[in-house]
Amino acid sequence: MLPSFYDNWKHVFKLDPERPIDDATLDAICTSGTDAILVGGSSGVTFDNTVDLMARIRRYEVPCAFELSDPACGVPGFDGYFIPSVINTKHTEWLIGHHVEALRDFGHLLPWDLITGEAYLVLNPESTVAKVSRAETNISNEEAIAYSQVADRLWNVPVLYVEYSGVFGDMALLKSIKSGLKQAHLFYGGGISSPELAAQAAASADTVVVGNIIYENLDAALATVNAVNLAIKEQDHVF
Ligand code: 1GP
Repeated sequence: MLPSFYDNWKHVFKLDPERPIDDATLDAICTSGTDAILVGGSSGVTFDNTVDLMARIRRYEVPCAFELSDPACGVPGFDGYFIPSVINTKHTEWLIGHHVEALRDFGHLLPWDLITGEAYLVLNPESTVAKVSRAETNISNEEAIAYSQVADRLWNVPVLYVEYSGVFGDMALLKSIKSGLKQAHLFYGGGISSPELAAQAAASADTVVVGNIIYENLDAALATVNAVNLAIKEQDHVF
């Protein structure tokens, strides 16, 4: 498999184009030592607010990728693009339907070398992404693991994203999901509001995604960067 732009990401800050962020906060985030900035949101993302945010992030050296969920927001100039699908929904437009329409109309324009498919397992029923995609979040751990393995082993998705957006997830389940993967790179996001929680997620996920806390408690958000790096060093030391 070719190396991918996200292979070495341990910690990522996720910024929502719809949410205002002042220059000082953006500066702190972009110079924090995080491995990348991921731009994306479940609602209110437009071409204009994405361009605005990307242009501001581009003043920094930190890599910057975009979760492209609407072709109308296909802003060029990111280092990489993730195209998400929700795997635990019965409403197939979120699994494949929108994607087919987008590729039919825009596939010839896409920078394929920079694009990665991203399979979302959405597990917080209160999150916007769960509501929009009508994800089936009330599933057993065995089903969650099975969904992950369908994505990883049958479909060979490059990235599996365990998404608890807004709440901290079940770390025992995350660990079981990780141990059942054959090849997918595992993202975890949701409710990381302290260095301790970031370290717990880093014990299983390949990449830890920190979002909301940026807008609520910048110091706590910044502290997650070192926490993830330290947790990984400790794991390497132990094993
Ligand atoms: C959201 O997974 C990310 O898509 C991060 O979640 O906002 O809860 O940190 P939080």
